[in-house]
Amino acid sequence: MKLSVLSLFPGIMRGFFESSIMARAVQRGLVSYDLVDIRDFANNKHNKVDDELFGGGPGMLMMPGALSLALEASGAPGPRVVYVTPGGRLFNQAYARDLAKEENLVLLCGRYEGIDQRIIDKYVTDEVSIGDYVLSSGEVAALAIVDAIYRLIPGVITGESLDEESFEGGLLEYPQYTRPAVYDTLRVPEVLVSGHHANIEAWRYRKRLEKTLLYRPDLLSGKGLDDQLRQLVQEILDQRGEE
Ligand code: 6GU
Repeated sequence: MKLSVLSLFPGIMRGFFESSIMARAVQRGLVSYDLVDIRDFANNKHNKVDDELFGGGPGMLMMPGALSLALEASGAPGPRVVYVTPGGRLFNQAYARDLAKEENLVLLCGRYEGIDQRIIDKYVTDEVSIGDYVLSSGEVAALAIVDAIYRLIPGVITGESLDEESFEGGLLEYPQYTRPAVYDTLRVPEVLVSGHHANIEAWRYRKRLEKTLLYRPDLLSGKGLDDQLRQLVQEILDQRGEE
C-alpha cells in the first residue's frame, strides 16, 4: 500500500513511519509512504494557506489552491482521499478493514477549523472522524487511522494475533496472563494452567462477553444473539446483580 499524508505539520508523523512495526513494513516493501507538506504548494509570497470565512465566523479555513495542487501531486482524483475531520463518519475496525484493501490511499489533515468545501466536493471520497471529541491536530487522528489500517495489510502482522483481538467477532478481548503464575499473591486463573483447551476457550469467550457487557454493551445490542448466547448474557447479568 502507498500512503500519502498531506499536512501542514508532516514532522508530527515522521517518527511513527520510522519506528517499530511500521518501519519494518516499509523496509519489507509492504508499505510505502509520502509525507507531503501542503505549504510547499502555496504559490504566493508568504506561503499563505488559510483565510477568513465567507459569510463570517470564527477561525481560519484552508484555501483551495495549495490543497488541490498537493492532492493532484498525490494522484487525486483517483485514489481514495480520506479527509480527517471531527465532522466525518465515525471510524471503526470495519472501516479500517475496508480502507486496508486500497492500493493507494491519500490522507488529508486539515486544521481544526477545516478546509474549503469545494476541495471536499472535488477530491474527498471519505470524511472520517476517530471519535466524539475534538483534537487540535488532525495529524494525531490521521496517525490513529494509519495505524489501524496498515497493520491489517497481509504480512505486516501474523494472522493469529489479528483474529482474537478486540472487536474481531464484535467483542472486546479476554484477559491475558504470563509468568509468573503467582505474582504478589495474585494467581493466574486456574483454568488457564489446566491444559484443558475446550475449557480455556469457553472461559475466554465468557470473559470477552463479560467485558463487552461492562464497557461496550452497544457492541452487543447490534448483534443477533442466538439462544445460547442470550442465556450466557443473562447468566452474566444475574451474577452481576448478586455481586
Ligand atoms: Cl479526524 N480530527 C480532529 N482534528 N479531531 C478529531 C477527529 C479528527 N476525530 C475526532 N476528533
